Amino acid sequence: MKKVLIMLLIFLLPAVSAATFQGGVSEQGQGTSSRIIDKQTGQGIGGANITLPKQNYATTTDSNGFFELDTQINGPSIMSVQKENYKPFTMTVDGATFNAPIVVGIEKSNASGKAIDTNMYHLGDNSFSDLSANAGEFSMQAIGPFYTKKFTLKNINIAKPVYLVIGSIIGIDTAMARSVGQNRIPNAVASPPEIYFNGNKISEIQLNGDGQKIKLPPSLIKKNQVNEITIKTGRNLMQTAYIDYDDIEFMNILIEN
Ligand SMILES: [Ca+2]
Repeated sequence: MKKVLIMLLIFLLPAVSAATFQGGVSEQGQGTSSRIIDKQTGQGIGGANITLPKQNYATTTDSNGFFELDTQINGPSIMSVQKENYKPFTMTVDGATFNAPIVVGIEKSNASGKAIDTNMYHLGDNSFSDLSANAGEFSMQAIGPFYTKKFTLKNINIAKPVYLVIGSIIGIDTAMARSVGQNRIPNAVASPPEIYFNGNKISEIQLNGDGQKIKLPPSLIKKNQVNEITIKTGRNLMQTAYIDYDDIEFMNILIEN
């Protein structure tokens, strides 16, 4: 009986102290290994691919979903979790994230969610301060000041809200990002990245973070036709002698309906 109680406690305790990430869960794990689980069933997911593109690092979970990261993380980085039949998942991690093991829940993919692009991109001009929200080594070259992607929206229900979701975005140096402590640059403030949908500006992104949702205006959605999204990075507002684009990185573009 006592044994049953202890096992029950072990099972229940982590849920009490769980901190929730957007689209996933984090809690104190056991031992030294972190774990990827199915968000619905709580079962460990074996063979999930975990990558840190900035560190050029990749590993895979064992058959019970456990993994260990054998890499140094300096400053914010995007960690990606991918597994067949699951929604691609990203979260922002830093040197402190894995001080204690974490548990991350990922969700089965379904008809209401569609991944448009699961790659990681760096926008800007490769010129940035060590104190920026993107401090840390860059292994990835900037593709320029903007990113654009065409995609077809099939089986979309315009009667329901349609969201563009950016899995993770780091490096934004706006005044708001600075005011909440996301960077420490004393004299550089950038304008926010802008989101365009089918040629219309629909949003600005002021803060770094995971799972940022932007509602697509129904009147702009072209059902069963090609649609286009553009992400334009901001520019350093303190630099007038030349254009200094804000260097940002993002990963995972999804549509939710
Ligand atoms: Ca720059």
